[in-house]
Amino acid sequence: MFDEKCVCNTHSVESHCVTQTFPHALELLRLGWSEFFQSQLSADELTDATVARIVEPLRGLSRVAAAAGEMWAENAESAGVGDWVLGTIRSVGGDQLRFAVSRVLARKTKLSRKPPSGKMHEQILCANAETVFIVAAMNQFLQLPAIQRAITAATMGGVEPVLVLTKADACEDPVAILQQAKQALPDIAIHPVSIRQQTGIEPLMEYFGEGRTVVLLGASGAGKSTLTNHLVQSEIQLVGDTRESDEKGRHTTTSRRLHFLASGGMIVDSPGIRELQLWKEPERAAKPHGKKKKRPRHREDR
Ligand SMILES: Nc1nc2c(ncn2[C@@H]2O[C@H](COP(=O)(O)OP(=O)(O)OP(=O)(O)O)[C@@H](O)[C@H]2O)c(=O)[nH]1
Ligand SMILES: [Mg+2]
Repeated sequence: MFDEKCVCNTHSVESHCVTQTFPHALELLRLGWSEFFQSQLSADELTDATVARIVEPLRGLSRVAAAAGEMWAENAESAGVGDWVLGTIRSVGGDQLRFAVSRVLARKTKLSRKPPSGKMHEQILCANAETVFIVAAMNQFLQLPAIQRAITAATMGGVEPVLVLTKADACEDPVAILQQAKQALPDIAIHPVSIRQQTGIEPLMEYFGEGRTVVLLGASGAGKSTLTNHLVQSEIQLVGDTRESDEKGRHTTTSRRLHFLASGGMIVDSPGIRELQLWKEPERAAKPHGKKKKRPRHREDR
């Protein structure tokens, strides 16, 4: 039963302060609404505002989830999957509703990159996720530098990085691969899983509390959509075979989409990315003042 004083006794500490006066607080908490977002609204907005979360950003209209349900949204071009937006809902005939975005709320976390096309804007891979599952298949050579870059991007954006090693069943020596990963990445949680054999999945559920969002990041064919379907218990995402010659994927998933787990929490399936170019380089430790150390001159410098 709903607690009058606290709308979120099973939620994170932050969402604890979300006031019950805000319309549809319970439904919004399920979508990840929290005090962090609510504190960005003016007094007028607090009483009249309609907020929604971007579940699928698309060219033209995007899909959003609001307390009233899922609907199309216009004017959402600057929002990424997972963003919270403020706006108004109007009827567009029959029982169809349309959300008009007036502004995107500041992000609590972000996973972003420099777009591969060389465009000079930051591309949001997911906003407001608590965790990123960096997904890598165990039957492929572990691309540690790419994994390291994903960890850096996550950490810089305030997202917890977790390595999920998929296809444990298709690998000759999963214990050795796990060992290798643990040695190279001692600071993050690493979970070997096999969807085919249904092993290793239980520990992943820890990351999906009510209102919490996990985004998937990894190469095409790593098994992101297969994992999504398993977790949402529905064949909602298309799964594509990998090439026989080199096990590479075929870029089956083409958009970022937020899905809901029946047990609470959300997962964002993403298109495969070969490598993530950091939007900003991490700040290096400050160099001591004084004489600059002369860089040795290599042949290539000339
Ligand atoms: N052996 C084995 N194969 C798996 C497992 N999980 C996924 N696969 C297979 O891997 C292939 C690629 O799976 P997807 O889920 O489409 O991969 P993806 O990462 O979503 O790929 P993109 O959408 O292209 O980025 C499919 O043939 C899946 O059946 C697993 O646990 N074991
Ligand atoms: Mg996919």
